[in-house]
Amino acid sequence: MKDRTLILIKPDAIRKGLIGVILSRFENVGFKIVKLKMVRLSEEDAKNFYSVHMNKPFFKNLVPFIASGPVVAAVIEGEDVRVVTRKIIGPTNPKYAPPGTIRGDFGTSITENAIHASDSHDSFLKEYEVIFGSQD
Ligand code: 3AN
Repeated sequence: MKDRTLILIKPDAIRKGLIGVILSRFENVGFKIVKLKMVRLSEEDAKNFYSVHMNKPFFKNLVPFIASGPVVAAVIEGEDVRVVTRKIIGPTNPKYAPPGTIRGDFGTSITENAIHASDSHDSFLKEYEVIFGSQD
């Protein structure tokens, strides 16, 4: 059964003109982009998107950053897509992300790390709802 995940190209990567380059990383390995949206999140949506981190010290920086400019959200489909996508994006801190991963190539700090990807099916459902509304 094909899996789905959600990625968000963050405002730092959009400002650097990396939408096409980043999306192609997923198409190049055979995944399908099945839904795509460019949107600027309100502060309320940003808080909701990252609500799992509400009590973390970095939350107060994360929310204004993710709402600081447009993001591109994509739903990506393919076999084991959630697990493989986490490998394609690399670890959270770009300092430790190997070259060839999206964060290794394009991230500049733990906040400005170019891309988000769902880490579980439950996160996918929640994040989908914030970005696209109810499931279709
Ligand atoms: P990931 O995006 O790799 O799943 P999460 O879910 O732990 O990482 O964190 C969500 C976002 O919060 C990260 N993309 C990163 O921008 C930010 N973040 C995580 N940990 C820290 C930290 N220690 N300091 C600052 N920002 C952080």
